[in-house]
Amino acid sequence: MTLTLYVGSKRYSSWSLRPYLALAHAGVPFECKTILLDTPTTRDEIAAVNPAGKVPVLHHDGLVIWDTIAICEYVNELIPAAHLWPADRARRAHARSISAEMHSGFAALRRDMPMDVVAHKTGQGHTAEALADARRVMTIWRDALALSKGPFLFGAFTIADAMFAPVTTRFTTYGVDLDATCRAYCEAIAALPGFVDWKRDAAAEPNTRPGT
Ligand SMILES: N[C@@H](CCC(=O)N[C@@H](CS)C(=O)NCC(=O)O)C(=O)O
Repeated sequence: MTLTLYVGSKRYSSWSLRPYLALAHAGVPFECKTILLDTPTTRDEIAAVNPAGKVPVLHHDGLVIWDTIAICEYVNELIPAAHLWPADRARRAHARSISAEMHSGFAALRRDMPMDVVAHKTGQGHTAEALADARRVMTIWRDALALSKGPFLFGAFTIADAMFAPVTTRFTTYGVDLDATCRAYCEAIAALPGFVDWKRDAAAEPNTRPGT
């Protein structure tokens, strides 16, 4: 089986990080091809692999799957042994709810604290709206971690952790105040082998957003 995940710049593409972590955790061999964002050829390069014009997109033996949640769900079906959703139905419903909330929400956090896994921008982007989003995220994490006891939201790593991983990097980059529970969670994500690889590759990419 040939799996190719096309991602945007690893430094900036928060959507791309999510299915990358799900695939890395599933332990299946896959090729990851990066399309640098914000270059004169970005649009054409993405259009050549995804008619929807966005990354991430997964190619699997001629099948094209796009949009973060659809890709993560596909990986879960392809490799059920990876247990990418919690086994318990109620926990699974909770995991899907918070994943969907992440996918459709937190616009201010995304706008004011855009992902940049390489940068240190402590104190920047701390608008009232972004901080309100951050408080809601931390409530989600604390509620899940209180039940699961960690280290991930539902104990073992799931798609819900993939969905929130870019927020952990934003909190680190922008120096958002964290309690001990949320800090430990961010550290657990940062230590994932898939994330360590992603960050190493991001640091080696050209900076296509100078001045930001
Ligand atoms: N809803 C999509 C959003 C994907 C998205 O916005 N991707 C950005 C990169 S993070 C992109 O493709 N930007 C390039 C462009 O819009 O030209 C998903 O969940 O995958």
